[in-house]
Amino acid sequence: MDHAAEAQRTDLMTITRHALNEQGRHPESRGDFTILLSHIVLGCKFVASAVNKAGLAKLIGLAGVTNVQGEEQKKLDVLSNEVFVKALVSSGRTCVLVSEENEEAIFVDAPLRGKYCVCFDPLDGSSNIDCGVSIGTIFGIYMIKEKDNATLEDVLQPGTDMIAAGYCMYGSSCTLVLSTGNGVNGFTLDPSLGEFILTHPNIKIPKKGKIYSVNEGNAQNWDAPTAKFVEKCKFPQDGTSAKSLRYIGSMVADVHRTLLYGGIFLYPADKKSPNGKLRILYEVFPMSFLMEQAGGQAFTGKQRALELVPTEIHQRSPIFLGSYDDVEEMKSLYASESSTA
Ligand code: FDP
Repeated sequence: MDHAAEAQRTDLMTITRHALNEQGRHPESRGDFTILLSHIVLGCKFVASAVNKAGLAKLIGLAGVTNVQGEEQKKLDVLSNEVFVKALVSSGRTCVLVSEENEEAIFVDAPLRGKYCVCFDPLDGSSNIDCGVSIGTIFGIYMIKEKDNATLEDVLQPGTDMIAAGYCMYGSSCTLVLSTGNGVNGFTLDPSLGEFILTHPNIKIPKKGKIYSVNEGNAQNWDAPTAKFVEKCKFPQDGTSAKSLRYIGSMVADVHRTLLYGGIFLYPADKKSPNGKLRILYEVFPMSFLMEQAGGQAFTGKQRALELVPTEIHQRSPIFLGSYDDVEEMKSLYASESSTA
């Protein structure tokens, strides 16, 4: 019997244990982040369970639009949002919340106020729910400046000010990927234990990838650097092999694959959407933070993505993120365009 392997298999690193270990690196910490994280994890477990039942709910839904209590069935994204907002507020550790589902930011009432601001998309990729494709929750966390005087400015900060970010992917398994600014770790939900267990320690994205990921249906509206980059992926002139195209159309799933296998994910600006599609606070920033922490890069076409300073909570930005060398190539195409302009 391999005792070392057996010891490792039975020594389960749960996400809470991991957060407590990280806490140990900050002697001044009083455990507030660990408490906040446990409420985010609760939200993710709820959504994981609801997503698993989504097909079944549809079956029940066929009998009518109301459930057994006579209530109307809530859409999964609306339900997920309610669960996350309630979990975050009741943690007593949050102050300002920005959700993709709420037009306005939520300012937590004084008695329940804590020092963190959370920007999140409770169910990203929701157009994929009905066909069972992987979807996810994305979150980015900031520290409040003055707890008694919270303003929108507390969430309109550059991504470099984020203290943690992550996503939970509801797919063939449920995986939560987290960075607290000290590398990236992935945890998989063990349904029999109801716990997220560390399965992907210290994730590093390959320096160069063999995959590009973009909605090519928008190609006629792309700018020249994006069009040139994709052309080079398909018809490389330097003797390398053509890259593979993989596009799920669900950001969490596309970014998760990019993080693990390498390559580049693009949601560029185009003539119809000059600011791209993806939202800065709860899509672009958290994913850019994770990419950089894993050794990759994130670029907007003009600058390092995390250095953007948003002026509106639902603002969008073009984004190119992934393997260091692939993003570097994209950056040089934009640089040579601006030098010839
Ligand atoms: P969805 O519209 O299904 O909610 O921003 C949301 C998002 O999905 C991302 O998850 C995904 O990467 C992107 O939009 C897909 O957009 P396209 O359909 O335009 O490719």
